[in-house]
Amino acid sequence: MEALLFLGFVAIISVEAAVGKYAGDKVLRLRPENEQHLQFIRHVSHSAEVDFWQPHSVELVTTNRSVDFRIGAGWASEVQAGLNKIGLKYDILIENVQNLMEKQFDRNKTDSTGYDYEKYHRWDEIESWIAKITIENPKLVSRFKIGHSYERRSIYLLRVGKRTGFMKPAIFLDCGIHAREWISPAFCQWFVKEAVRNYGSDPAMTTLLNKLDFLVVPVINVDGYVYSWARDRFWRKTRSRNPGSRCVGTDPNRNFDAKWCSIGASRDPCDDIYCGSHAESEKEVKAVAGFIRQYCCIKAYLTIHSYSQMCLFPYSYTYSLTPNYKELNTMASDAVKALSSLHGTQYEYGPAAIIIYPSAGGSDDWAYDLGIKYSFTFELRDTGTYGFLLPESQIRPTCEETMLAINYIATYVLNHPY
Ligand code: 0X9
Ligand code: ZN
Ligand code: ZN
Repeated sequence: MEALLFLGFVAIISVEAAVGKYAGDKVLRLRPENEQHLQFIRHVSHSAEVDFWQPHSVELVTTNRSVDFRIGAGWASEVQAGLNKIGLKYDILIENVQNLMEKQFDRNKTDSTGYDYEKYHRWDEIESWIAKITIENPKLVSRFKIGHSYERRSIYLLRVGKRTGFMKPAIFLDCGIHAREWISPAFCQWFVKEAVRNYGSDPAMTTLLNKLDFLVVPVINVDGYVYSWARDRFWRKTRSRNPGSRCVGTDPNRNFDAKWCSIGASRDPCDDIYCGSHAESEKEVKAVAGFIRQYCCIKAYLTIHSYSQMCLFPYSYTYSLTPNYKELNTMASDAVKALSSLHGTQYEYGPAAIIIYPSAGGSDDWAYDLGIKYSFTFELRDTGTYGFLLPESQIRPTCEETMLAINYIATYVLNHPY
């Protein structure tokens, strides 16, 4: 009898899950042109159920730049009517977020012989993968625990490169700073897989791994990533508690010690771009920054985000250009050229403050100011058709094309020692 009751309970839960938290939610894109438009967006952001996707906060919304946001099912028609009334045109990027969420897992093929790199994986699967790929490739991969998350999960770093008796110049590559950007951890795993697969057969990859080490953090914001699977698919921040507030989490990419919280960040813990109580308040940020600070010879810093198809470089905290602007711009231009050669995917590139928005406390600016002069943020696919819900069928083409850009930069770094 008890067992029966229990089964009934499970059935009710799964019916609820099928209806879904995001049923009827829409994602709209609009391009405000005047103060009235901006005011309307601000108003909507206070009163309605709005989740900014691109940019990530109402504070970053300006005229002549498009805005993507998710709007709760119960508010959509009212907001659409309001937009029509003030003559602000919009596109519906996603009609029904819930439907798309289910389509995200659109790849049915499974490779029974091993890890399926063309699927999104839960953290426990990624953690086992980290252990397995290390054990299977002792000459190329070593695993380090560089710290713990707020909820005490391990933060791992894989050093990928031929083992030598001395320290080699290194390229730092991290993924999963933002929880909902699932294509990012998928890319870091893809990168490690390709490195071990091609070593010894592909001359370019073999040279890179003989002469360089890649320091890969597959998921920085582990707690956020877990939460984006378990509770809220669109969670962005860490999961640390904020004393005095009911809102949880800090934006790790506003928490680095680079002109911290001076621009394009929020002091409000309820905001998606909350900068935290002080620089490096987040254990995840402290772990990564601490590792980079003490490591001998990091020559490039690469960080993977999504979405919007961009290759960005410093500065974000100011409109000023870096001393090596010309070199960074040429590198970015050549990297995106290599990327687009495979499937024609078009990327924008340039200093982030100019190309997207000014914002302080980002990992790329921090690494640059530490002396790592080749510092890039990649925003992978797409440009808004699926946004964070990029289907699994796009993992392969996205990762393959991104490999070309990363390998281009790595080769450049190898040939330009400093
Ligand atoms: O705003 C961000 O943190 C990044 N975009 S995202 O959509 N993935 O959130 C861009 C980071 C660019 N660099 C800095 N802002 N420092
Ligand atoms: Zn991001
Ligand atoms: Zn984003």
